[in-house]
Amino acid sequence: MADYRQMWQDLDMDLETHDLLCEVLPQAFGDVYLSQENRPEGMGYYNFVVSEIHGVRPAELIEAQKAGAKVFGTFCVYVPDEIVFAAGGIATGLCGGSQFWVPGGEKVLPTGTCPLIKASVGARLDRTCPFFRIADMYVGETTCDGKKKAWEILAEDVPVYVMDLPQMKRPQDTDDWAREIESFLIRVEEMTGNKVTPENLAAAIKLINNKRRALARLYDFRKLDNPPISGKDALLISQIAFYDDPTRFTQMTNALCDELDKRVKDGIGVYAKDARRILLSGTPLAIPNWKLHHIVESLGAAVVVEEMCTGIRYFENLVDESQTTLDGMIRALAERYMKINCACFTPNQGRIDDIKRLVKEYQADGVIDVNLKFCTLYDVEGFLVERSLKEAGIPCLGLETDYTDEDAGGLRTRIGAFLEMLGSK
Ligand code: BJ8
Repeated sequence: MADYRQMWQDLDMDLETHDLLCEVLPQAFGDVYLSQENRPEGMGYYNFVVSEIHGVRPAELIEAQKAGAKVFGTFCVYVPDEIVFAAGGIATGLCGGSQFWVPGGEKVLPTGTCPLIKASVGARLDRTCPFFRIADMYVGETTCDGKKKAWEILAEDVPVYVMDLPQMKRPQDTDDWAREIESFLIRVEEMTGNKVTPENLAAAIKLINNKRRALARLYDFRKLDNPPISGKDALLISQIAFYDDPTRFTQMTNALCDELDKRVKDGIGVYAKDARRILLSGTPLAIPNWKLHHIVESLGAAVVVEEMCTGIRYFENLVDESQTTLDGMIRALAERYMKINCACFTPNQGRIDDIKRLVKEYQADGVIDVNLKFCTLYDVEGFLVERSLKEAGIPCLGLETDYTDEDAGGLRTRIGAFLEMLGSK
């Protein structure tokens, strides 16, 4: 990585502790990613993004701030980035995916809080992530109890705006969400000093839809008999989608897909012909959480799709682009976002239906339903997911994990046994 010490210092980061993180990440990335054989050349871009993860993009955000733009940090795929970009702001995902930040979170949160929340709070309070320093405002939401309370703690250190997400999917809930998006729009206008107009919102809807289209195109390759890209690489791209510049990300992902088209024509795949195909469902895998993909794929199986927010929940369903009025666009946004199936909704049959549909679309041989430790929502829903899959004759393994490597051996044994149970093709 180039030298960004001055920038980090200006962001009032804890340089000494941050140095420790900079030391471990390249090693982990090398072990998990660069050790793969037969990767598409287009992965070079995403390798570069990771190698400069705390440098290039933060420097761009700071430049944009100098030019008057505001940066909004988000933690959930329900927050409509379109509103932020329409007002000339920049939205960037902030979810923490590393154990490195967890002890910092545990200084103020109960140990029995999910690692995603602990890592996110720790990254801010310990001053060890530039993205958490740069964001002018955090945008929280009322999804789970842990997050709701964490916003109150974070709000003592940084401006936090909380969107009130409905927890049911009745018609009035979509109305409520449309109103909530409207309130968010007003706050974003105040913050940026810019008006959201039908013109700039239409452009922002296209911008984010195009990112969704590129990701959908990428995931389509994973439906093929022998995918030309690994699950690990697809996960990395999904994770980077949350904070890269959307225009550049879309261009680079489409360029990669052009290369994948050629690979398919040339009959190049990345897995052994008899590799078992796995669908991962459950809680999100924020960067740099690559543990499960690495275990599954190093056991010779293929992760072919993630029914996760770092996966299909992020990009499935486009916002209707035919609306011409602000009200119509806000309604279209509300309708699209309410199609996401998070376990914070009750009932949430749509998620179970999605998993079954995806099993077919991606020709999965089995499902691994993953829960981040202390996430009650997905843990409890796991019972219904697993029972329903069982009834449909779809093999399913439920797992709970966190950000440490302590359980890697145990996970490897259980996943290995599950793959064995799936048998050979
Ligand atoms: S739409 S999954 S991004 S809330 S933080 S719920 S793991 S205890 S992240 Fe999420 Fe939005 Fe839903 Fe997706 Fe559980 Fe942890 Fe809460 Fe979490």
